[in-house]
Amino acid sequence: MRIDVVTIFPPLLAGALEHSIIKRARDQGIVDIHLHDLRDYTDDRHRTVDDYPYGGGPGMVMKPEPWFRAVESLRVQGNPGRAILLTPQGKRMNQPLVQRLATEDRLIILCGRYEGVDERVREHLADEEVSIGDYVLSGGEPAAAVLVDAVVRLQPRALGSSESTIEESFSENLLEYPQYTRPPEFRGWRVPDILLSGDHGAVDRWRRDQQIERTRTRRPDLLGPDQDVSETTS
Ligand code: 6GU
Repeated sequence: MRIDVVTIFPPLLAGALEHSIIKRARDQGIVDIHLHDLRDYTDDRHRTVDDYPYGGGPGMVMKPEPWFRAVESLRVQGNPGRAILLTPQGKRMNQPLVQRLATEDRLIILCGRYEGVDERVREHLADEEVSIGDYVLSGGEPAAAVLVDAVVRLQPRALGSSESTIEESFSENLLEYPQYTRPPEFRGWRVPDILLSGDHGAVDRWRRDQQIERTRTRRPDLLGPDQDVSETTS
């Protein structure tokens, strides 16, 4: 899979993509990731990427031309891919959305800044607009790091065998069970006896019960609308 990221702050993302699983996947040729500076696609001396909003108001708006020039020139070579605009107005990212994007041959990720992006980028350039959650970031760059990580770890052979099992839980809509390692007692806090019992069947049942109970108390929304009373009024 190829991933292009267009941003006004390439160095902000570079470090996030040079470690751990993403680094290994890049080194193995599983993903081909390229960062692009939006300012390289401006045509004025000052490399201007934003301008005042029509109609007035606070803040600046990102101009459309650099975005179109960037995406169109990236698309001259190879697959057009899917252009994903990252802003707080997008569809909220979840594991099914990540799974769908992970099957694309190419993603072109556009990092908007918080104040705004000219609407024509959203309507006529981006194929899709995505948010990573209901809070405000100053720019899409941290969201791009999140999206790239989530997509890369789903590429075939990106995870080693010891890393792959953890993927299952969110895909089956349950939170993970509690995990422990040595020592068996730390500052008086003991590891649950059942985990030390050697009874694998009992351990499996305990973990499943913990997953269900943990999901019920922390994320009832994952169990379906019948279980979720958190948004009930009255
Ligand atoms: Cl994708 N961008 C910004 N600026 N803020 C966000 C976001 C994206 N997702 C959640 N908050």
